[in-house]
Amino acid sequence: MAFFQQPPRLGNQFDDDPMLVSWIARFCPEVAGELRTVGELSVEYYAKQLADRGNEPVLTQWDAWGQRIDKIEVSPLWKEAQVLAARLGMVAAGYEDRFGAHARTHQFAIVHVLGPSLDVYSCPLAMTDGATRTLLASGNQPLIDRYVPRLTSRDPATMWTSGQWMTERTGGSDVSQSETVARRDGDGWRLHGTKWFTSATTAELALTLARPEGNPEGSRGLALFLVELRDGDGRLRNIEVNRLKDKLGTRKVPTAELTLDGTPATLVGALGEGVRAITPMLAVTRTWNAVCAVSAMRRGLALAGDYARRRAAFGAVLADKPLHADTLAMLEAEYAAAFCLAFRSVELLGRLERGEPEAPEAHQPGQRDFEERLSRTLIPIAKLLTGKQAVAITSEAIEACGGAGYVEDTGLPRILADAQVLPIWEGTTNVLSLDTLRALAKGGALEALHTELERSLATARDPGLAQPSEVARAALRHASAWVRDAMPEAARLEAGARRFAMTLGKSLELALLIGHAQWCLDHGFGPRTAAAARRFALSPIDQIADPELDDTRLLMT
Ligand code: MFK
Repeated sequence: MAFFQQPPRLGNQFDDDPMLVSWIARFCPEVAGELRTVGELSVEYYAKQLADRGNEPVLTQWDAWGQRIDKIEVSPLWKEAQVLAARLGMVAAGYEDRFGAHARTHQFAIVHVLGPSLDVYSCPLAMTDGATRTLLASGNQPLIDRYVPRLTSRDPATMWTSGQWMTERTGGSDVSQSETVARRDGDGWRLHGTKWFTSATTAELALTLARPEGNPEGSRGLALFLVELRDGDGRLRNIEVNRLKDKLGTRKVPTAELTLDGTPATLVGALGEGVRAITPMLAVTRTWNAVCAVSAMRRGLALAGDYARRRAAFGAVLADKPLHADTLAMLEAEYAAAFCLAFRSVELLGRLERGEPEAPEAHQPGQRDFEERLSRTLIPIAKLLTGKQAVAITSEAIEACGGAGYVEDTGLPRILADAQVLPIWEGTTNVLSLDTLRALAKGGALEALHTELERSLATARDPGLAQPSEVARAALRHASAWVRDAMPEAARLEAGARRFAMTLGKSLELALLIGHAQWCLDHGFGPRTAAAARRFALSPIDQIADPELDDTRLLMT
């Protein structure tokens, strides 16, 4: 009889993930039952996702009678995702009081389990969450009263999503060159300009930057505006959708180029300082990015791991082949480390938002200040490092499925294609490496990272964790010494910023993983996490190097 390979199957994405199960047992055990149910949904929606593979958003610019309509029809799965996301509180849970400072852990655990089955519906959810936080931080009470209840609703009929329009033709990183102009007329503010890369354009509202007429050049002349996209009849309000972007991945996300031609807008805060006003958005969406990066890794590994148990070659299933097992074990270790960094960032976000310190004994003067400095540095590091890890690990995961991993109708290549956006949007790796330097320049941040590392390592008593602890300590020490030395030399400092940020991130990943491994040993969750820590410590943690700047110049010619 002819041979047919069984495809990989997805199991319950809560139960099958020892990292998540133990993390939830440690930080928010009340939600384990709910997450098991969400884990079942992850299987159901994975099947729907495969069935929906061929559908993409469609833009219809004109109706049959010549009217400009610019209607975007999203995929059937996206329509279901909108309902499901509201019901499960994929944004709302982060703002609910039931679990106090762990509200964010609850929310992001749902995102982690289900997100990879929802075709990057995480994108509008991330921006909606970021817009909520930005509006709350703005103190603009009429806007908060009008929009926050909608953005954080669990009722699919009530919930609105928000976009975030920062990128223009002048670029997405250096927004200081934004060309969109805000003019005030009798009715209020109107925006004129082109937005070059607006993700999830089906949102009901968007936060955007524009330069009020007469304001100075540069980012300080920008102001933050809120746009309600449609009028009462559902028509776009002086917005034209020029086209949808033809992207490598995230193809279900209706990303568009827009022309704003007198679009009514509401000023959110002051007439300038728009970049500063939108930074709460960046902290939230970058945290989403880190969580979505680890969930992409997890999805790739879940399928590659199952495939390894089904696929036989050279006389045994792949899982029993030493080299294949070694390859997957290394990826599992890296996922475990990345998970700890992403979910530690989540925990810090929750604590800061709620004003609840780590532990009663930590309730001391300066604790909030410590958490602020730590979180300001940890978020860019977590975003930049996990984004890179997601691409590397999903690439390995599809390779672990052989040729099947490269064939579109297995659904596997999409995991890699979608992951490739993670190091790009919400700040590229280099932009965030420079942001890490900027966060450190505020003072006290490097000390906060050392405290965080030592606090996590201090719990590790198991002898098998001693050597990995030294690897983490040595890497952070080396990075700190390098940055102090390089500080006076601007070009050297900037050139090394990525290696520096990566080393900070990897040493913290390892330290957090070691801390969690000890917790698992102490609480009946077994030695698996300790094995992950030992394995991760064998990978390149310390990436500090000082290449000759002259060599860089030679290589650039
Ligand atoms: C799965 C997840 C899904 C996510 C969905 C995403 C879909 C959306 C797609 C997109 O929209 S992608 C486009 C996203 N664009 C970016 O992320 C922008 C990348 N560029 C940067 O991050 C730049 O560093 C930045 C624009 C912030 C720099 O701007 P400027 O003009 O150089 O401003 P400046 O002077 O550095 O900072 C202005 C103020 O903001 C300063 O405050 P002070 O005036 O008080 O000193 C900064 O300290 C502060 N600031 C800057 N970055 C900050 C920050 N504060 C807190 N956190 C930060 N990250």
